[in-house]
Amino acid sequence: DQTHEFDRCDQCGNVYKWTAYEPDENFPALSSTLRFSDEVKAALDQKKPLVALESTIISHGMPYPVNFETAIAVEKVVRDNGATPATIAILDGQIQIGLSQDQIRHLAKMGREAVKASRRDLAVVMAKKQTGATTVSATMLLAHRAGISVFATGGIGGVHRGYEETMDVSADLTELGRTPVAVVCAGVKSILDIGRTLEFLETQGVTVATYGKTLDFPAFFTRTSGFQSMLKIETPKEAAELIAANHAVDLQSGIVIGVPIAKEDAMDDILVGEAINAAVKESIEQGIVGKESTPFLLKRVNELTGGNSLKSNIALVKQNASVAAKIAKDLATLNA
Ligand code: PSU
Ligand code: MN
Repeated sequence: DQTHEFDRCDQCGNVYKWTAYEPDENFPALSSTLRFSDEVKAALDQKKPLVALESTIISHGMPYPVNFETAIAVEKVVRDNGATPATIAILDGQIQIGLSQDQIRHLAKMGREAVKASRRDLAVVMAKKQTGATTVSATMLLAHRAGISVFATGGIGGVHRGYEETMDVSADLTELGRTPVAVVCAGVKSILDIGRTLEFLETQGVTVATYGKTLDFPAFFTRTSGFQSMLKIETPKEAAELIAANHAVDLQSGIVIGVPIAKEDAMDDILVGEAINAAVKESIEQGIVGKESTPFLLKRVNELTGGNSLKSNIALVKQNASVAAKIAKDLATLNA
C-alpha cells in the first residue's frame, strides 16, 4: 500500500521515520515523484547497500567525454566494492534515482546546458520539465527521500573566498545542516575558504570527520588543508556506527567524511595553490558570481594545471566511491 511506499527509510533499515510525507490528498505521492532504476529499486527492496552519486560533477565538473567515462568508472567502483550506485539527476522534469548508461551519456554530452540544480532549483526544474544535474545539496536531499544515507562525490561546496563581500556560501553547507546523509568527499578545495567552511559546518551542527590516521582535514588536490576535523575514522565500520548513531538520535543533520587523496595522486601544494589563486583572481576580474563561480573555477584550475588537476580529480572520486561503498555495506550489516 502507499504508506509502505512512503516509509523508504525503513526499507533501507534506517530508524528514521517519514511522517511529513504521509499520503495526503493535498500532497503528490512521493513514490510517483521519484523514479527508480530497476537496479536501485531492487537494492532498496532487498535492503542492500547503496551509494548515491551526484550529477553536477558530470555536467559542470568535468569536460566531455572524460565526465562520461568517469561517471561510469565510479559506478563500477561502487559495484566492485559491494554496493549499488544510485546516480541522481532530473531528466525532463522527472527525478531519477539511478541512471542508465545512456542517461549518463546524455547528461555528460549536455554539460552546462543542463541546469545546475541545487535545493532551490529542484521544484523549478521539475515544474518546467527541464533537465537538471543535481549538486551535493540536491543530491543529498533526494538521496534521503529515496532512503539512501551514504553519498560519494569529489568535493563539497563551501564558503567562498571574499564571502564577506559576496555572501557566497554554498547551499551544500546548509543542506548538510538539515539532511541526514553522510557525504564521502576529498574535503574542500582551496578555491574556497576552508577555515570558514569548517566554522559554518560547526554552526550548522554537521559532524566532520577525516578518514584515516590523522585529523588533518583534506583540501581535495592535497592531503592536508592546515585545518582539522573533529574526529578521525579509521575503518568503514566506524563510519557506519557514526551514521547509525546519527539516525538513532534522529539528528536530521549530515556528516562529512573527508578522505585524503592518495599520496600518488596528490598535487604539489604550491603548483595547485598558484593555479587556484590565478583562477580566483580571474573570476573576480571577470565578475563571475553566484552558481557560475564554482564551475568557472574548476574549469580554470583544470586548464591552468594542464589537465593534471583533472587526473587527480578522477582518482580521488574513485577512491571516495570505494570508501563510501564499504561504509554502505557495513551500515547495511548494522541495520540488518
Ligand atoms: N566541487 C568540485 N567539483 C564539483 C562541485 C564542487 O570539486 O563538481 C560541484 C558540486 O556539485 C557541488 C557544487 O555541490 O559544485 C557546489 O556549487 P556551489 O559552490 O555553487 O554551491
Ligand atoms: Mn554559491
